[in-house]
Parts: sequence; structure tokens; C-alpha cells
Amino acid sequence: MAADPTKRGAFITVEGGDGAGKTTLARALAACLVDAGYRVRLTFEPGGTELGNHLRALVLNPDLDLSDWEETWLFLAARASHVSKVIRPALQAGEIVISDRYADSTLAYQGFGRGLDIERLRRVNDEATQGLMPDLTLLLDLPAAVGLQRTRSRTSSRDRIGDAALGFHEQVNAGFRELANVSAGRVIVIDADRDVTLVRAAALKTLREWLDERLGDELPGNADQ
Ligand code: T5A
Repeated sequence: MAADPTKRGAFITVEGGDGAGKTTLARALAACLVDAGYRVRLTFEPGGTELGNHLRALVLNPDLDLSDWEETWLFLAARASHVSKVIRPALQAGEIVISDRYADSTLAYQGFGRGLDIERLRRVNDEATQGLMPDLTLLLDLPAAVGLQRTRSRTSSRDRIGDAALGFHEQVNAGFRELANVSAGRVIVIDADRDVTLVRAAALKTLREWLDERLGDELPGNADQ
């Protein structure tokens, strides 16, 4: 049964380490929701607005020397713009927003990866987002070496964070798992170390159950997708 597209919006994020399959999954979830009759806004960080895209180019530029806090403020400025110009307006219009990365990425990369103070990062995240947290976060869990191999085999272009050492990315992944533990009601961990069709099926099952429970809607059965 097609969903009523006028139903209130919801905010879903897809998180995980580099190359975990977030973009692939976010697109598949958006397509499934659109097929089910929802109005969907698929977006991403860093980026999603004109300012965010400029800041993305800056913060990922491997030739730019940034301190860890300078890096953090650039991600937060991009997020503030993303929330005020894209996410909040879409939610207010009743859309389902799917964001490929959001605030948890700052805690995992700048907190657990760079070693910045987590509680301070939570506070500045809160300022940048004006307290807007996702309703549901799907965390793709994949060994860092596998994710980096996926991204590095796809492109030879360098980026400041993707090029960091394996140990950094392993700390980031451990951080994401820790965040999932402390926010178990919001963050659902999905094993991403398997065929893309199985990852998608697991995520769709989670999303279907969540929609059923939270919004009183059901996606059409696609257990084999
Ligand atoms: N960052 C970001 C911070 O440090 N702090 C922050 O606050 C924020 C918001 C850019 C960088 O910024 C950092 C994190 C990043 O280092 P990004 O553009 O999201 O952020 O960077 P990546 O995570 O590197 O994005 P990628 O597009 O490279 O990775 P995805 O989206 O996780 O993976 P995806 O879907 O593009 O897939 C990668 C490859 O793997 C294949 C795909 O076809 C593709 O070729 N693939 C699979 N292969 C096998 N099995 C599967 N299950 C697969 N799923 C996908």
C-alpha cells in the first residue's frame, strides 16, 4: 500500500567509516521510499548547500594545513548551513530527509580519530545543529582496511582525511561503535562487510520496522531487496 505523502517528515542519517557504502545505501533507501510514496530529500555532508560545497573542497584539500579545531569548525559551519537551509525546511515540509553523514561523523572523526574532547564536540555540534538530532541512524560497520581499499581502488584523487593512516580510521570505526552503544535507541548497527544486496536488505528491514513503529506506516515488503 502506498504511503500517504502528506505524513510528517523524519530525519534519517547514514553513518560509517570511509568507503563503508553510505552513499550506495542512502541512494537505495531513498529510491525505496520514493517508490512507497514518500517525499524524500537525499542530502550529504560535508556539502548539501553552496557554502557546504565550498567548505567541503577546503576541508578535504590535501594541500591545506589545518589544525584539528580549524578542521572541526569547517565541518560545523557546513553543518549549520545544511541544517538551516536544507534539513529543517525539508522536515517542516513533511519530507523524509536522508543525510549521508551528519553530527556523529564529527564525534567519530574529530573526537575518536583526532582525539578532541568529545563533550566539547557534542556542545559545538549542538550549537551548529540548534539541537536537531536524527530520528534514526543506520551505522554501516566495516573493517577500516576494507573501506579504504574500496575507496582507494575507485579513485586516485587524494583527500586530507581519507589519506590518513589506517590506525586513524580504525579509531574512527571504534568511535562509531562506541556512539552506537551509548545511543542504542537511535543508532542501529548494520554489518557492511557483505554483498551490497545483503547490506541493503538488512537496512530496508530495519527501516521498515522503524517506520512501522514510529510513523505507523509500512513499506511494501521487499525482504529480498
Ligand atoms: N568527515 C565528515 C569528518 O571528518 N567529519 C565530519 O563531521 C564529516 C561530516 C568526506 C570525509 O569527511 C570526513 C569523513 C570523510 O573522510 P565522505 O565524502 O562521506 O566524507 O567520504 P567517504 O566516506 O570516503 O565517502 P565515500 O563516498 O568514499 O564512501 P561511502 O559513501 O561510504 O561508500 P560508497 O557507497 O561510495 O561506496 C564506496 C565503493 O564501494 C562500493 C561502491 O560501489 C563504491 O565503489 N561498495 C561496495 N563494494 C562491495 N560491497 C559492498 N557492500 C559495497 N557497498 C558499496
